[in-house]
Amino acid sequence: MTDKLILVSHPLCPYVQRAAISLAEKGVPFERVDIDLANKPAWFRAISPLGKVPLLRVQRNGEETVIFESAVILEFLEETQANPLHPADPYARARHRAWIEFGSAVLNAIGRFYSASTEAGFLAENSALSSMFDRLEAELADTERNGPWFAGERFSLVDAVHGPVFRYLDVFDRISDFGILDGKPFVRAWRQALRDRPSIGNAVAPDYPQRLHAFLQAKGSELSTIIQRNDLAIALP
Ligand SMILES: N[C@@H](CCC(=O)N[C@@H](CS)C(=O)NCC(=O)O)C(=O)O
Repeated sequence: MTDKLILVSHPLCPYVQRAAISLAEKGVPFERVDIDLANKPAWFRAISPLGKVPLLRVQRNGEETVIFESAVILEFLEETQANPLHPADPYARARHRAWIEFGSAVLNAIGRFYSASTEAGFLAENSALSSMFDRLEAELADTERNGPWFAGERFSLVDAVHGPVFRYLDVFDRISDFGILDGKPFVRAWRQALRDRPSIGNAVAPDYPQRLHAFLQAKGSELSTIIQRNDLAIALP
């Protein structure tokens, strides 16, 4: 009997998206259940030790295992499902795991960027974020890759993790040019390849950009002020 997989999700969560992308790449059917993180249901609180999505509920022979933490979910899927997204070589796999961790650090930097409450703080976070992409640029440029993905020809979990990262930049670009990827041709080409990958496009609903924009607008941060200023400029005759 095959396992039934339920991905407990939120429409904007980038950590959920990486699990959805892995499942899609592996061709594994799953059910997605979105919850309201501002009003977490009691059943969710009961089974989520950290109160965070994603959770993967794995149902087999009437028993349920709940897996939390996206990186652990990714590893579990590697161990239990076909179509590996990790390289077979342990040295390469270690490098991939490290760059997955880096992807999580970029997500934290993105969170600081859109949450900064002062102009000075915002500029500092803008520059810090840009520096993180400098690191990625150097890594992509250094590797003798032959193909569009992080590891060249084969799509990997590092790609799955960075697809949702670039999705934020798509929404930031609609607000203003923050220069985050200036002078980074390798990262830009990678971003484009990830944008065109169906598993990445399908990891969110079509209204994702509007939802994220509304979230950023309501944040009360420096970025919210920039959005408001833009809207006022557009509204002026
Ligand atoms: N380290 C976690 C991070 C997951 C995470 O931060 N999830 C956010 C949404 S994107 C969440 O559930 N936040 C709810 C909360 O902190 O109350 C993972 O990789 O799964």
